[in-house]
Amino acid sequence: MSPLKRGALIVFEGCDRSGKSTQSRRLAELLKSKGIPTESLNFPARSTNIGQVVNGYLTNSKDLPDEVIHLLFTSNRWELMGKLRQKLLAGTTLIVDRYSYSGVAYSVAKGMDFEWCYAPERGLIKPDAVFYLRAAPESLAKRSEFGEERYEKVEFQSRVSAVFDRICSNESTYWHQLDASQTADDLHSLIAGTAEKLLPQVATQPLDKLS
Ligand code: DGP
Repeated sequence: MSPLKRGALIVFEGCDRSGKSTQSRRLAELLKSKGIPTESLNFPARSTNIGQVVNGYLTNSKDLPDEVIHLLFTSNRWELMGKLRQKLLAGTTLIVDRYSYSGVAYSVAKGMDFEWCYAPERGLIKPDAVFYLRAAPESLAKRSEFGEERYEKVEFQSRVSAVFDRICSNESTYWHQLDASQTADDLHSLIAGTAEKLLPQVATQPLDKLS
């Protein structure tokens, strides 16, 4: 009997409004249409108890010290790790909108220490691929459509972008940087091509951990 093939952990990262939600939805739809068991989720997962506190913080109804909110975002990922592992090992591919890298990028953009921010993420399941939708800081500066949530400010997003760039060069073996100013169709084709090659490659590999 051939061993059960695991699913892939595919993550989308980037600044607010970089197109992650559209691209993660389109990739999930494509994989499902090919009969590949696929589920989508996003972090923060606002439905858990911890997620509700995070939501209160993001919608500005609650203030918390930077260290506390950082660890709550991380805890929100840790609390779902068992479920994610089970699904991956059962053969389901997971498409995740934001992960540990957003945790690091948004906190470091506030002036916090990079290593301090990364430390509690270590041990979480390592993604097989990260699609980084990079919006140039100059184009972010032109965006006026940011909403009301705490981080949706151009200057802050430019700092977030700089941290994503740093992580992207550190983690270049599994990060795929994509120019977010391309059309949604072009982006989707690039992402689909990479993902379709990746799935059979990782299916027999053990899950790895962020280190
Ligand atoms: P989203 O639901 O993807 O729009 O994310 C909501 C906001 O939360 C967005 O501004 C990015 C931010 N965010 C997501 N994950 C984290 C995290 O782990 N830490 C921090 N500080 N911010 C995060």
